[in-house]
Amino acid sequence: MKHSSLIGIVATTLIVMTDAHTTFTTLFVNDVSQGDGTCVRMSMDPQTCSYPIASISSDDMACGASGSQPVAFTCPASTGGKLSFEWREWADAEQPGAIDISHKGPCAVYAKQVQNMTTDSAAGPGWIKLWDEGYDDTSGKWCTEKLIDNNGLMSIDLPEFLSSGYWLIRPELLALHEADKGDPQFYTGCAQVYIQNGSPAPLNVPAEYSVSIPGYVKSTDPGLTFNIYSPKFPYPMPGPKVYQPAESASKAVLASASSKVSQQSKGVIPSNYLIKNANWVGVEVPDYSTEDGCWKSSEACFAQAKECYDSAPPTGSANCHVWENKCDGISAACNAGNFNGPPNKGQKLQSKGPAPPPEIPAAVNARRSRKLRIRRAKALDVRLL
Ligand SMILES: *[C@@H]1O[C@H](CO)[C@@H](O)[C@H](O)[C@H]1NC(C)=O
Ligand SMILES: [Cu+2]
Repeated sequence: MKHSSLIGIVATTLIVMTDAHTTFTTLFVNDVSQGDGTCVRMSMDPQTCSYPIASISSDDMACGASGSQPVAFTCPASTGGKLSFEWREWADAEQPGAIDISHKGPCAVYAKQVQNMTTDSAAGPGWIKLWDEGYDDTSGKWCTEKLIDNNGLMSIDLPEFLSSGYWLIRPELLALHEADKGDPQFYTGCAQVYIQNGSPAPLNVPAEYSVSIPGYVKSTDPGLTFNIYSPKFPYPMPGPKVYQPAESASKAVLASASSKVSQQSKGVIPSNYLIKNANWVGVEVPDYSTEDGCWKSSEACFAQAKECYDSAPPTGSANCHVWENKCDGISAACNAGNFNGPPNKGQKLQSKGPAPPPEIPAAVNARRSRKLRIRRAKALDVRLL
């Protein structure tokens, strides 16, 4: 059987991480977890996935190490809807924590529309900033400290002006604890998202708001050399200004926004899966009624298990193991001479994984987008009359 080779694969995923910083692990859409690693580009190396980006001029600045590689699934979302990004010190939540308290600094969320999630480059031009926050005078907290207060989660509402189609949504943290020594530490990853209800026309962003990643920050930027131990506030946010369409442009978007849902064709998560692990799903093996068919389906099951382990990001392979148990059950039935199956055909398997966060924070940009939503609703009303 393929079984013995699987044990080797499992063992390599159990390496204990030592020097943990932080990783973007999990996307939530409208407060619903999409599953650890699902629709998320993160570093695939469990030992270094939480490390800061090695160089600010590296292409890894776009979506992190391994970030040039697309993942199989793209999660659907709507403008006006809410995205939350979960950060963990240990990607698989083996130990608790979002980021070490020493890692003080700003956060931001960037976005880039791609025509083709598989072939278009994450690194390069076309990025806009949707939101940022540095140091909050009122609470006396850095954005990363608020992230810790929020159990590692930060949330934004997707602005109404985003066009329908495939988007890379990129949360970013910048830890400044070594910035005074010339080592600003960036952490990032990307969520692959399909926006269903935006404007059909691509967003026309004025040049001042559209940046290239890498290239959008320089090591000499005051926001990257800022001394948090003897701070001179206000903190100068690095990168471009947050994109806000001009009134006329936003009216045009609202007018063209269609109430019709735009159909996602690629990266759709199949609905008939029995269990999911990051960007892999297990689907039921073929029916059988002979000894030969039994072993064939058992093999097909283990082949899916191997795909699961091979594609599992550092958030773990707990559900690959659950799937593998199902395969063991098929093999056992074959061995026992029960050649009618599969057993428990089509039955969903119980997902394993870390407990969900106790609470999901409100969107940091909620007020602005609520206003836009009201305006959009008015625009739709006008059309309906
Ligand atoms: C992206 O490109 C690949 C490879 O050329 C192609 O198979 C796929 O259909 C394209 N996806 C979209 C959404 O056009
Ligand atoms: Cu660190």
